[in-house]
Amino acid sequence: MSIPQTHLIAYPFPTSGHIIPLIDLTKNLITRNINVTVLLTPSNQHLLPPNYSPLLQTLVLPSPQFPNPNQNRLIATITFMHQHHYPIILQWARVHHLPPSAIISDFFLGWTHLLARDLDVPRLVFSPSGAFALSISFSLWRDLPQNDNPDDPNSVVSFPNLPNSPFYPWWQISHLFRDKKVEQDWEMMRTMFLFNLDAWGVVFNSFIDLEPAYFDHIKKELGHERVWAVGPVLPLDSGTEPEERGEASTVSCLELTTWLDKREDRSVVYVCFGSRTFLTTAEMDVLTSALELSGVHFILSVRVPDERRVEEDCGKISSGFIERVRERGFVIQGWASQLVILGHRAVGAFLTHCGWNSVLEGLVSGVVMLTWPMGADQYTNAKLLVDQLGVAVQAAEGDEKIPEINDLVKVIKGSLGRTKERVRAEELRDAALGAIKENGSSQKQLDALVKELNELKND
Ligand code: AWU
Repeated sequence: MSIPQTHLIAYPFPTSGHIIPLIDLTKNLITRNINVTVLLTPSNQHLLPPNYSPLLQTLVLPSPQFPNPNQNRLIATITFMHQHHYPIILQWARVHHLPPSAIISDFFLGWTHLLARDLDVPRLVFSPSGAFALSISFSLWRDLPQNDNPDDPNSVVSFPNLPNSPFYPWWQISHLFRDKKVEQDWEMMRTMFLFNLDAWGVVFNSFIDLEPAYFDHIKKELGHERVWAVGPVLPLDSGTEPEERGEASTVSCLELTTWLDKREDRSVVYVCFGSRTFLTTAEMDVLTSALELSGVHFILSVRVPDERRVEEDCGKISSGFIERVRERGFVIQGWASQLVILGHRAVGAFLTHCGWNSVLEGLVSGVVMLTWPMGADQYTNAKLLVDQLGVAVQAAEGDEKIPEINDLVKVIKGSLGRTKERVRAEELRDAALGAIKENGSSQKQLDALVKELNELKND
């Protein structure tokens, strides 16, 4: 068999919600005989087991440094990677025995548009968010909708050119767009997203049937058809055990599954706000009070703030709460094996911040979702789930609308019955699994992407 010649550089943004799905995508690409080099930093090396495949190599690049602790961490990371990784990748590619055919990089790494030009290869955007969310980002950074009344956080920003003409209160718009304190940082973000609009193609961790109108919209906005929906890119068959996905689980899977095995089908509410969100004290108090008063069985997973957040208001779980709910509540303070939990028959509902990976994992599990978006694309994802797909119920919105305890109790208790959302959840689970099974839409999109990448090599 001839040695595969197509060589793709895969360059994730180094945070869990962005790097986990891109690595899962690369594992799908090598099954189609594409050589891939994943660009990692030392703290993410563990996400790719050594010697996973001769077609899947890594290049380890310096960890981002943050000399200015006051600078926005995301902006500082993008800037560091641009300044320090760019020359290393250029040099590596120029002497590599297999010259790269293309580069696929996270939408936060728009500057790779320039790197791709220097390497004379096409650049593809990898979107770890859905097509609806990226449509909003494209419209924000290209059309620059203004807030006519900057002093009013509730003044409405609408997107009449998008399907379903969504609108938001100003406070729900991405803080990267709203925050112009550092003009240079804002301009840099805008340049990144304008580069994304000029990319050769866009690859989404999503599936066509989930948001068809937004895929059509993106293709119209980009002016070409090189938009591929290849998700959910989950390790259903790529050999990665669900419990190994992401960070090390704080609690053993045996302890988790033993606890879940004792519960009835669809009787447990799983609560998790992703890898980066920390609840405030007020939010944590409302959440734990509602879980206690609701009487449901639940798993509550919360992140433990690191030393960087000593100044922040991060809610803590009281030992009294853990003691009072010990018969029916399982509290994880650290990293939960989210795929193991969501995949268990006992879990019936998922109170989530609507990070896109959690949205997809919730859909594949067929659970009813309770939405508590906190920022980034999460308000858009919640709008898709609640208003457009009817698969979720709104629990709260950010820290602007912390719910009354009794209202949250009602939403939590109501999520476990045979509701219209549960019927939709089972329909969308079947649609998501249908997309990624053999001959499913996402498999066909992956084949089409690989075909175009292979044709590049022959150009
Ligand atoms: P997820 O996308 O759910 O949320 P974030 O970590 O917040 O990541 C972007 O990623 C989102 O669209 C953004 O809104 C932003 C960001 N996980 C786990 O296994 N155990 C835990 O305890 C916590 C998390 C996994 C989870 C998921 C990922 C989190 C794309 O939210 O299964 O795969 O970590 O990603």
